[in-house]
Amino acid sequence: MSGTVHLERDGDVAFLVIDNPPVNAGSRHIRKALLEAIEAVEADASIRAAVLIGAGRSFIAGSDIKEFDLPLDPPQLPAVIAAIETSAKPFVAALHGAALGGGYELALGCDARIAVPGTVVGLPETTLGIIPGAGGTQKLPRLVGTAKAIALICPGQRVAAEQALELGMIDALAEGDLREDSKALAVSLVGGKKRIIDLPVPQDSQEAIASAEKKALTSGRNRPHIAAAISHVKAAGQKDAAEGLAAERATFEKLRVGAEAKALRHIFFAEREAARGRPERSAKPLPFRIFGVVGAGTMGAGIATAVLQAGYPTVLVDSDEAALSRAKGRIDAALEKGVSSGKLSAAAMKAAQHNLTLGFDLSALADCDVIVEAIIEELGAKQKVFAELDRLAKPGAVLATNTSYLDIDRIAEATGRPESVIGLHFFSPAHIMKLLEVVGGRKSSEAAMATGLAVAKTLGKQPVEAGNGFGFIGNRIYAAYRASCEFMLEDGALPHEVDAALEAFGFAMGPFAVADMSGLDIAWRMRQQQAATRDPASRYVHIPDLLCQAGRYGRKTGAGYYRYDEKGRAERSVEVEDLIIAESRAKGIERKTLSREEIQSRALATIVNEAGLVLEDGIALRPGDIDVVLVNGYGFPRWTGGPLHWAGQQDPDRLMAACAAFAETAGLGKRRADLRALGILGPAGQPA
Ligand code: 3H9
Repeated sequence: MSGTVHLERDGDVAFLVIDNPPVNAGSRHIRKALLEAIEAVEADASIRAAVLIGAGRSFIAGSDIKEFDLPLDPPQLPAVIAAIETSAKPFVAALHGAALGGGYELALGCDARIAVPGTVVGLPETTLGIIPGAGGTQKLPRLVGTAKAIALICPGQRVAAEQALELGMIDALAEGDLREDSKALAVSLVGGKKRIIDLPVPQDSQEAIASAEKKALTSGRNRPHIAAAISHVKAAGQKDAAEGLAAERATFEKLRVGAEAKALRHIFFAEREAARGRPERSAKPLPFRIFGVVGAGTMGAGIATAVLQAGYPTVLVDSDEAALSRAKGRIDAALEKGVSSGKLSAAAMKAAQHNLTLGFDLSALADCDVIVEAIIEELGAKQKVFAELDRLAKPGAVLATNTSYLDIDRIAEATGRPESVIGLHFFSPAHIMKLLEVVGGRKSSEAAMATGLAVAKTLGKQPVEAGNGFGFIGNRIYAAYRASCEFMLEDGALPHEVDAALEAFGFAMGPFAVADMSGLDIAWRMRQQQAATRDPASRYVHIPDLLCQAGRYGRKTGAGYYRYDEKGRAERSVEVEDLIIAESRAKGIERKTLSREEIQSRALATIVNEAGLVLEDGIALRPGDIDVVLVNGYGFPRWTGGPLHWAGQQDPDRLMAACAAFAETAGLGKRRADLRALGILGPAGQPA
């Protein structure tokens, strides 16, 4: 990315057109060209006002994150903004597409902001482990107040122009042509300046600020950059403006080169790379307009909701009338929630409801371009559905299964068109969870896979391409992790100790709290199906089976690894702890206390090892894809960059030793990944 700024004239108004495809990121070339253009405006007496506007699809999506690993070349963005603020001429920011981060800060340096409806504005820097570095924390509070600025900046909220106008983040919506409207606004300002930095910060009550602060810290998982953002926002207006700006910049610079910011940049680019799938694929996605979903259970209803929210006609089929009517209720409730939370307009909800067709028979899917099967996890049942779909679906339709661990090839075999069969593995709740594994079978065509990736993007999901192996990427690694945590129960830890250690590492929830939430019976059924083919040399922990036999299926039965009170709060269970200790004794294992560090080390070594095996087996295309899966679908802390980025930052010898120790505890028959050959670890003595 390099970029330039074109200086165009329309009468006595200058247009500074920022041109740096694809998203006009604020690279050093852009900063330099902008500063030169601002100086040219200042020097030309025939120009009375100026408009900053973006070429292509966006204003400015933010500073160029690719430059953030190195010292930033001058001129810096604050210098560009200072040139606008010290100019005697008014500048208008004309926004479309995205005006984010440094892009929105540039707009905050102008004398007015006008946006095309649908533009997104905001300061998403915290999602990259930093704080705004060009005045965002000092100027936004002057427009919206301290409490609201905390609520916007800390989660990195992106705000649609219509709402931004209500909040005062922009001054006007463009009703007609953006150029015409911004020119009129610029002309109306001639002779005056309206600098935000000169405004006072509106007074908020201490309670409102404290409540915004508490909320931001909790949802920001108490990360240091969230605390820093709060402190700079609260300092706005308290002291000299220049001092506030300089302090903000210093914190931005410090955080920018820190480990968490680096890890978050890694995930940012890994997500985009994952969405492209196999790099050598040239096949284009097939056109899709109408979707079909088979199975009106929780997953089917969630998938239908996701598709309807994206604006597509959807046919939901199930032979069970009661299931269909329950699904309709769930879909309506999810859409209504979308409206009440401001994610969906009332008109979009009406359109979505209108777009839903319910059917009892698979023949209702004859016109669908993409059909997603979401029935029970049973190969025979799925094969039956696919044989029917083969007969009924139109030629070229993509036939997808939502299976989470069955063999896609066996499912495809049931059809005469295995090239059209792929896996679309949604995560529950399907209309909320971002991750979507797009799974290729042996015969899946490149066009079908490209369609799967395109469908995911259209639904606002994060696609990751996966190969056809048991559990694909995520469930395979998670199963190994969970097994490793079960070994720890036999070896001496208790469920709450394992959960606490892994939550302290940053997991959203510990493995046993997760197991209780998702239901122990599902994994139990899977283990029963696998019993005949299980490697007898592998270490098998009976504890979860014993819990299921005792009717402890997790939260839904009020008991699992923990007991749940009437308010749903988890408590330790003496019965379970006795059962665990008895199991250790029965196996002749001498229980030892496992420290927090030991628990973390064993769990992470397992994840990294299994991730390495997933790469060796060709199930994932690249290490970054695994990071994207674990972060987006399994609660792995995003600020570590995912397990393999994390592994690359560790002392390789220590990590290898942890992997060796893990292999011991995992019992015979456990494969070790060659992490060095995979490039996950660097040479001894230094991280990769
Ligand atoms: C900041 O501004 C700090 C300031 O406070 C500091 C002031 C001193 N840089 O997402 P897409 C690339 S921090 C570099 O697929 P979409 C992206 O990698 C920044 N590259 O498109 C991709 O490249 P490729 C705050 C960037 O339509 C291509 O553009 N800003 C940047 O789905 C298309 O991206 C943000 O955090 C960037 N800033 O979504 C906003 N942005 O084709 C980050 C994008 O090679 N950006 N690229 O894979 C976004 O949220 C989305 O890209 C956007 C478009 C919504 C704009």
